[in-house]
Formats: sequence, structure tokens, C-alpha cells
Amino acid sequence: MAGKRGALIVLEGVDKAGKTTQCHKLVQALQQSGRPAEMMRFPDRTTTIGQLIGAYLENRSELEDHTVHLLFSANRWELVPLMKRKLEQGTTLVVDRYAFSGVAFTSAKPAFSLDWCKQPDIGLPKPDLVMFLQLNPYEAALRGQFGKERYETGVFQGAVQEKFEQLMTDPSINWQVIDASQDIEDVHRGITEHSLKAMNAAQNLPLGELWK
Ligand code: Z5A
Ligand code: MG
Repeated sequence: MAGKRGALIVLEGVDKAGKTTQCHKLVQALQQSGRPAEMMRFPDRTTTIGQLIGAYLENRSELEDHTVHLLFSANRWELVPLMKRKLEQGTTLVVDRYAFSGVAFTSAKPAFSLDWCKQPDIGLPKPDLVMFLQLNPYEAALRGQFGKERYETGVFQGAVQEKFEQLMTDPSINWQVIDASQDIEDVHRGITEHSLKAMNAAQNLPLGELWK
């Protein structure tokens, strides 16, 4: 690797925690301070696979549960060459949801084990930092009604939260829990601090492989 690599930074959290808002703000702040940074989001609904996922989430199609899990994973794998290229060029990637959402959402369905759900994502680029935006259901409700997409119900989101909590016990991942009930600027300050630390540490380390 010629220069210093960028960091892979992931934002996770339940519905309406502010992930998308904070990803945009972080990328903007990094760029303004002269650090190359770009945002990505999963699912990426622009690809052929992403369009199948989009139709499923919007209830325009039905897909068998294992099948859609594998499609979400395939949607990450198809973007791995691009992600690696950007990181090697020194661009930090700020990613809105990743494999942790994949595992938490499918394993919240009946009859899916956490372990089975992790398998297809093993070996993806390993994030240097995963920030979990923590928000309780009462605070989330104050940010508006659930939308019309699949999974947007209180009961299911509660089950997803429990699965995220199990994933966060994994010491091989650099998890940071962020109190997402603070105002947008305070959340942003905390996220920026953790990100700068992770970017500093990552630049001299090889990119890892997730769950390996
Ligand atoms: N999914 C899956 O099953 N498997 C997978 O592998 C992956 C995903 C990757 C994709 O949803 C769905 O796919 C998701 C998981 C599943 N299903 N669900 N639920 P998405 O990521 O496209 O969802 P979204 O529409 O972007 O919603 P979101 O991510 O839940 O919201 P958010 O990004 O966390 O929040 P936000 O859009 O930034 O903010 C929400 C509102 O709150 C907005 O009006 C903001 O202005 C406001 N806000 C934000 N921060 C604050 C603070 N601090 N105070 C007050 N108000 C705030
Ligand atoms: Mg979002």
C-alpha cells in the first residue's frame, strides 16, 4: 500500500436514530477539514440487486426470508471492490448500515440463528469503528410515525434492538454506543471525536476481515 489508507466507519442503530443525518454531517465535516471522505449506504438500492431489495422493503414484492438475507449480503459484496479501492486511495468511507443490520434484522425473524445470519458476511471489509446510535422507542416515536416499509413496526424494532445488543458483546469489533437522544449537533460532536481517533489508528493498519 503506497499511502495511508482511509478508515471504514459504520453507523448502525434502530429506526429513526439519526444514522443518515449523522452520516451526511460527518462526511461534510471531514471534507471541510481537508480529509477525503465519502458516504455509502446499505442497502444500496441503485444496483440490480438493490432494486430487488427496494421492491421487497416497499412491499411491492415478496421474497423468501433466506433469499432476501442473501440478497442484502450480496449487495454488500458487489460493492467490496469499490470500497477497497477507495480505502486504499486514502478515502474514509462513512457507511449508513452494514452487515450488523443484516444480521440483526434477519435474526429477529422466527427460526433464524445469529450464527447462520453472520455466515454470508464473513470476510467483508472489517469496519475500524462501528457507532451504534442508541434511542429508546419513546424518543423514536417523537420523531414521527413509522413509515410504510416492511419492518417498520414497534414490536419488530424491539426484537432487532435485542439482536444488536447481542452483536455488541463481540469484543473483536470496535463498538461505540452513542446517545442519539441528544440534539443533532451534540451527537455530531461525539461521532466526529470517535471517527478522528479511529481514522488515526487505521491509517497504519491493514484493513481487517469481518468476523474472521
Ligand atoms: N436492512 C436489512 O434488513 N438487512 C440489511 O442487511 C440492511 C438493512 C443493510 C433499510 O432502511 C431497511 O433495511 C431497514 C433495515 C433493513 N429497515 N428498517 N427499519 P433504511 O436504512 O433505508 O431506513 P431509513 O428510511 O433511512 O430510516 P432509518 O435509517 O431508520 O432512519 P435514520 O437514518 O436512523 O434517521 P434519520 O433519517 O437520520 O432521522 C430520522 C428523523 O429524525 C428525521 O426527521 C431527522 O431530522 C430526525 N432527527 C435525526 N436526529 C435527530 C436528533 N438528534 N434529534 C431530533 N431529531 C432528529
Ligand atoms: Mg436512514
